Amino acid sequence: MSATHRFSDYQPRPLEIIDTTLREGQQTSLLHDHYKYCFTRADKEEILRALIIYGVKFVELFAPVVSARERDDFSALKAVRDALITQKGYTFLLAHVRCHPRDVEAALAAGFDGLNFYIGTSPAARDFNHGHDLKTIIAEASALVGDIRRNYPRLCLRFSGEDAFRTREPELFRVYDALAPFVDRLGLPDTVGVATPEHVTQRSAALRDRYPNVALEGHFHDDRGFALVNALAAIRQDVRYLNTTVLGIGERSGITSLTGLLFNLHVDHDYDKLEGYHLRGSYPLNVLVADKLKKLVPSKEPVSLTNRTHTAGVHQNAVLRDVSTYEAHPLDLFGVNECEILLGPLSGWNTIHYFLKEIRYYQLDEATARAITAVFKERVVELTPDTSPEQILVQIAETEFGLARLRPPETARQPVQRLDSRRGERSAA
Ligand code: HCA
Ligand code: CU
Repeated sequence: MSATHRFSDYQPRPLEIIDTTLREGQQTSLLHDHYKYCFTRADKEEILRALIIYGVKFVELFAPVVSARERDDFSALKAVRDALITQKGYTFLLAHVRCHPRDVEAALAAGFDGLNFYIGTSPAARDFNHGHDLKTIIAEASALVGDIRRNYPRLCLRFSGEDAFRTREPELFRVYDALAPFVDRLGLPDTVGVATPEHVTQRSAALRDRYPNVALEGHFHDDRGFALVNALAAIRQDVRYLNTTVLGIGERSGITSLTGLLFNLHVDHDYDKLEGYHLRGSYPLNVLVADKLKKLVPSKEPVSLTNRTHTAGVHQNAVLRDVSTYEAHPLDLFGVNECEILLGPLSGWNTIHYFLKEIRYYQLDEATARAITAVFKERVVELTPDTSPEQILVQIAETEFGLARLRPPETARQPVQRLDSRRGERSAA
C-alpha cells in the first residue's frame, strides 16, 4: 500500500462501484465457450485501464493464492493503475480473500490496497463448504481480521457473510457484530440469487440501522433476473458500495451489470449517484468486454445497440419521423452510437465482426470476419488522410468478399404499413 494513497483519506462519492469483472467476471462459463477459460494478461490490462478511465475507483481481483497466473499478473495490473494516477486519481485494488492467513499474507506481500474477506455463513455453507459452526467462524474470522486491522490501520477492509440471504438475520448479526469493529464495509452478498427487491430493502435497512458507522456493500446474483433491481433497491437504502461486472458476467447467470446499473440511475434522475463516471464510455466498455468473450453485446444488456433497433414497420416509420416515438431513453449519452466504435490496425476480428454485422448490417460468419480482418490489418496501415478505416473495411468486405449490405432496420420498409383505427396495432394495408 502506498503511503500517499490511503483508503482512510479517501472521500467516497455517493455511489462507489467495486467492479469485479476481473474476479467474479472470470468465473463466467462464457469464457469456456471458446476454450479461453480466463482473461489473458493483455485482456486484464485493457479491461482495468478501461474501468479506471470509466471512473471506477475500486477494482476487485482474485487473491494471489488462487493461481500462479493471477499472482504473476498482479504486478502488471498495478503498473496499469500506477500509470493512470496522474490522469485519473488513485484506484484501489482489492483482493478477494478467504478468512485464511495464507490468502491474507500473499495479498499483503503483493501490495494490494485492501482485502475483501468472505466466509460462508448460511447453513448450506456451514455444512457443505467449510464445515465450521457459527462459533468457530466468529472466533477465527474476528481473530484474523482484528489482527490485520491492528497491524494495518489504514488498509481498506471488508467482511462478507457469503450467502447472506440464506443466513437467518439473528445469525448474520451475531457474525457481523463481532466483525463490524474491524472493517470499513460489511458486504451483503446474494450468492445464489434468491433475494427479492423487498428482501433486499428489508435486509439493507436492518444492517444500516444496526451498523450506522460501517458502510454497506451489495453483491447480487442474477439467477431470478433480479440482479439489477436488487442493486437499485439496495442503493435506495443507502448501500453506497455496489459490486458489478461489465455485462454482468459472473458465476452462473452473473451479477449486476455496471453500465446497466448506471443507466438505470440516470433514467430515474438519480444524477448525484453518477458523480465521477464517464457515461459515454459505457457502450465502448461493453463492446470491449464482449469482444474478449468473442461475443456481441448481449441483447438483454440495457446499454446495447439492440435497444436502438426497430423492426416492426410501424415503429420504423415513426422513428424516421421522430426517434423518441420508440426510443425513450438517452442511449446516446451512454455511447450507443456508431461513432464510438473505433476501427484501426489494432482492431481484433471480433470488433470487425461486430462492426460489420451490428453497425453496418452485413451478414457474415466468424470465419469470414477473421479473413477480412487479416486483409484489413495489412491494408489499414497504408491509411491516407482522405480515407477512413471504415471505407477500407467496407471496400474489402464488398469487393473482395462479395458481402452485400442488408437494409438497416431504421430505413427498411415493410411493403406498406399503416396504423389501423385501433391506435398502435399493426396491420398490412
Ligand atoms: C464467490 C462468492 C461470491 C463472493 C461475494 C463477496 C458471492 O464466488 O466466491 O465476497 O461479497 O456471490 O457470494 O461471489
Ligand atoms: Cu458472487
